[in-house]
Amino acid sequence: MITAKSDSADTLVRTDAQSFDVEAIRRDFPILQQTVNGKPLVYLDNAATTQKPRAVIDAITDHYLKDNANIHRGVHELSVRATAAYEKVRAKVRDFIGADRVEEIVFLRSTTEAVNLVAQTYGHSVIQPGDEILISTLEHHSNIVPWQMLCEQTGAVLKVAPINDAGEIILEEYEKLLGPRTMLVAVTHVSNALGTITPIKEIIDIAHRSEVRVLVDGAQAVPHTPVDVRDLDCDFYAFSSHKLFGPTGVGVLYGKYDLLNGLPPYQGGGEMILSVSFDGTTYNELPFKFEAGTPNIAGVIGFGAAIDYINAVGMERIAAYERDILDHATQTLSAIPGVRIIGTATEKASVVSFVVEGVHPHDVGTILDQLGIAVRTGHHCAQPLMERFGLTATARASFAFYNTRDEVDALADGIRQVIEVFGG
Ligand code: C6P
Repeated sequence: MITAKSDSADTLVRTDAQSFDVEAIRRDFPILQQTVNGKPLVYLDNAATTQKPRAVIDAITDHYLKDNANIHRGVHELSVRATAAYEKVRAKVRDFIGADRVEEIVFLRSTTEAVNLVAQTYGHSVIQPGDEILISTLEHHSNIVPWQMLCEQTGAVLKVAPINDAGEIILEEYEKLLGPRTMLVAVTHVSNALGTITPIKEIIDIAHRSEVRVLVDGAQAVPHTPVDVRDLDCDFYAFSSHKLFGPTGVGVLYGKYDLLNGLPPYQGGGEMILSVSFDGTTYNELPFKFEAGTPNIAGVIGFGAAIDYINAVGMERIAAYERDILDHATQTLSAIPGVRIIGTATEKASVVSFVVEGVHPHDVGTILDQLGIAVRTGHHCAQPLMERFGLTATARASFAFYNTRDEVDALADGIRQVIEVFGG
């Protein structure tokens, strides 16, 4: 029996050492205990955002009930308490991703903001006209558009490493694209649209051999697999709390200390300064230099409770459980005539993108919703990737550790009903 007590709430997470007690876990997620369209909710849109355990909801409520105040500013008791709770989460995040120092953890709004921060600070510090930024076909728009904007602003050139038909980055092609003008590689750890887990350590090693810095978009990796930024040796790593069972509106940028320290500030305002006069401003130290204005204090505190919760369940056990769910989903869905899975990489996280012959993905999603099953349909903010497969959209089921084999079976039954409705 693993028992862990969140320090921000009373919730106990109990899991059996032999088996993964998914029913006990599901009881910790109040939102899952409902019916939608008269059917038990089957929530399979976890890549878009995850549901929150009661410990997270309680931590946010407790903060507003007892400790709410602005941070880093007041000498009064509530401000001291709120500041301590907020900074404690920074240390939790450092430990969660294996960073060296709390100064390397910057709290932002989202993964999107983290990528934009690097584009606008690191990008503008080093990029000259004709320099190159290398991304991959797998990227989410958040890891494409900020680089396109930087290219427009600086005259740099965006290069794209191709993928094979399984949805895997072709490493030899990637390596060939690294040239003397490459200033940064920005690449995803896990594809949101296909579930591909990229060989991120190898990608980083290859870039570093050419002395090129690497930003990793970890938005879809942190919920499914242990991440150790020191072991990866990445230069930047970005992710969002809301995909990790924490609140929306909180993102993290990890950056190596010396690298972050050498960057200019991103936004100006309160908190990011040491002193201001009309003649000039002295900027604050890391990480506050990048945290202008009042942050999402309650959100960060809720995020801390989410990390406690995940640690109590155990990331290795989560990964093993989800592997079984993914295998079951892959086998079950691919056995349905007319269903084609898009993204068949050898290494995958728990995402299954699929198309149903002769049925638009939006119709698939709408009929599944009538059955209480939530999937995402569309281009998943990865339009160039869809184009690579000659598609405009897929339906996507994305699993978390509270999903069950029975829910996978309900999805498969739902898809069979879709096919019946459309006369398959
Ligand atoms: N993907 C999905 O349904 P934000 O919105 O900033 O928290 O995360 C952006 C983002 C960046 N990278 C990857 C790989 C992502 O998957 C996402 C968000 C969601 O797939 C919403 S589009």
